Amino acid sequence: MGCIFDLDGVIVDTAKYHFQAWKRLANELGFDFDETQNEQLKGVSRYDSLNLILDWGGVSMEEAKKQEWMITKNDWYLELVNKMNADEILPGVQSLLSELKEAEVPIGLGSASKNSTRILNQIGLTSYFDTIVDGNRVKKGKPDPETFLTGAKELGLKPVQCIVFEDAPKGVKAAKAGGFKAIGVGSAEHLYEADYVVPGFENFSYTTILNLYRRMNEI
Ligand code: B16
Ligand code: MG
Repeated sequence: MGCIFDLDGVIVDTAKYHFQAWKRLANELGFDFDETQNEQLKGVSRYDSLNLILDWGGVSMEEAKKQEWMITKNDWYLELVNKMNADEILPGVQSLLSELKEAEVPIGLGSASKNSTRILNQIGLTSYFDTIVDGNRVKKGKPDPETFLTGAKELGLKPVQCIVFEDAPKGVKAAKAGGFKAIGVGSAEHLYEADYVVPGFENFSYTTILNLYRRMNEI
């Protein structure tokens, strides 16, 4: 059995920083959007997020301009990321990773973010991961399964042998499309396509995962 973790929303709550930076961009362009709309950006690549936001504001722009705004947004986002430390690791995550490592369970990261390595270094979790597949390495983002399929391959496992942990409906879709077992992290209302949903990793141990894995595979 292997475990593949999404980053934003599963290991750390960077969604709030993405929201601040995208909101700043929208405001500069003369419009605004709210947290409900922000939910739709979870797990979505930077480029697709920008296009969605521009649609909401009824703004169109040339490709070159979009590239400039993406750099600006990322600079604003990184100003916030650079202040992060291990205190921002979501509850229960580090102890779970330690237990998995101890049990020699292969661990992968499967994130849409192009900033994943920087974030993992910033919060001190890089060494837990046997493979890191992120937005820099895939051609097709979530809901395409490429991110997780690449991760499973690099862990030396078949999709059915891996559990994917995801907070975004598009991420859960990607996992299911690849033949993975998906545990949604968040609310069942949003993550109804997952095999199982947990609110977070507090009181969540290696044994919990093993029991769920057995139940999901009916072993
Ligand atoms: P970046 P995940 C995703 O990360 C975020 O959920 C999404 O909001 C963001 O737009 C995307 O990464 C790209 O991030 O701008 O840092 O490359 O949830 O797949 O870990
Ligand atoms: Mg996420």
